[in-house]
Amino acid sequence: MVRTAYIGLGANLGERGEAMRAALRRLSELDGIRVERVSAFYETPPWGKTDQPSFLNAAACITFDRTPEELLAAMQCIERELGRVRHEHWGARTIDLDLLHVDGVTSAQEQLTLPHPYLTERAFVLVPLAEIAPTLCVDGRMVSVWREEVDASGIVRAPEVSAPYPLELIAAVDGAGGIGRAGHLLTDCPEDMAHFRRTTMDGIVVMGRRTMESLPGRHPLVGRTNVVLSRTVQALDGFYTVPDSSALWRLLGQLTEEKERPIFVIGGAECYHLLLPYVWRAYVTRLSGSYDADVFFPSLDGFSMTSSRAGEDCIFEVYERV
Ligand code: A4P
Ligand code: MG
Repeated sequence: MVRTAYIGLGANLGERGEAMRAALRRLSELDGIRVERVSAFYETPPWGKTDQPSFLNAAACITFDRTPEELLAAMQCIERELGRVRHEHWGARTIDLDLLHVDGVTSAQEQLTLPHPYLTERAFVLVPLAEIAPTLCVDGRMVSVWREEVDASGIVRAPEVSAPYPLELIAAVDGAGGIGRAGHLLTDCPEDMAHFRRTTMDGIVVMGRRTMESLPGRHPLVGRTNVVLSRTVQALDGFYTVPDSSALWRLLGQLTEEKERPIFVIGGAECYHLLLPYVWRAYVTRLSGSYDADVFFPSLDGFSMTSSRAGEDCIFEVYERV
């Protein structure tokens, strides 16, 4: 039987956003569990024990075909895998997953109380939950009504991406799996250039230093927001630059806060390798022939092809995470 559940996520130690996205990725990788929706991440003042760092909190809606007890056990297993450190009740932690509500299930067991005992009292739970499930009924009232009753002062949306797989990827690969040689694309295939332009237009493109340097005149791609991920590149006209992935997530959160936009990883090999774990869809152009490449495309384990279209000189494939 497939049921719908709501999960609360919280973290206040270490790379909080990374831990929360990692927990969501692990949940979605489990058999019989699907992550359907995730709220924004919220910065929340500590509740209960107030002398600790502020939290990042979120809520997710999932569907699952296990028992609620098995779901909770899976969540606790993820907490342990992510190295949850918990020193004291209501104290600081790297990741906390609470089962807030399971449709059609109530339970008063100590091991599993449903709905979650403090759900209706905690603003850090209700604010994200009201974003994704305002009409959900808990203890006879809608979540949006409970949310109006709590003191949500100090809770603000964190400028950080909350999707577990926020990225798309686009690459042109030759018959040998190669993507480049001597810092350049393997070939200028006009048909593929047009496909690249059409697909990425109006989106955000994320690239490594060498890919940026290979752009004609080192100009940013027009009609797109250009981001360079590099430890060495400093400020650069027309580009946002970030030194590491946590800075990348914060920037992408800011860039998509007003309006959702697709975010494409456009190369090179190192960037593909580093960011593939965060990709949900990949556009792969298969070039005919081989070009003696010196950098290669990583394997798309865990993806399956959802479409394939033959062009004149190449094949355009789309893959999505299973
Ligand atoms: N348990 C029973 N019902 C549930 C349920 N619905 N979901 C049992 C999850 N667990 C449930 O859980 C302890 C026991 O509760 C488990 O054995 C499980 O079988 P735990 O998460 O290990 O610890 P705890 O007693 O819940 O204490 P914890 O986690 O320290 O407290 P809370 O209630 O999770 O609150 N302030 C802000 N702003 N944001 C926060 O996220 N979190 C807390 C911790 C305090 N202040 C906070 C936040
Ligand atoms: Mg807890």
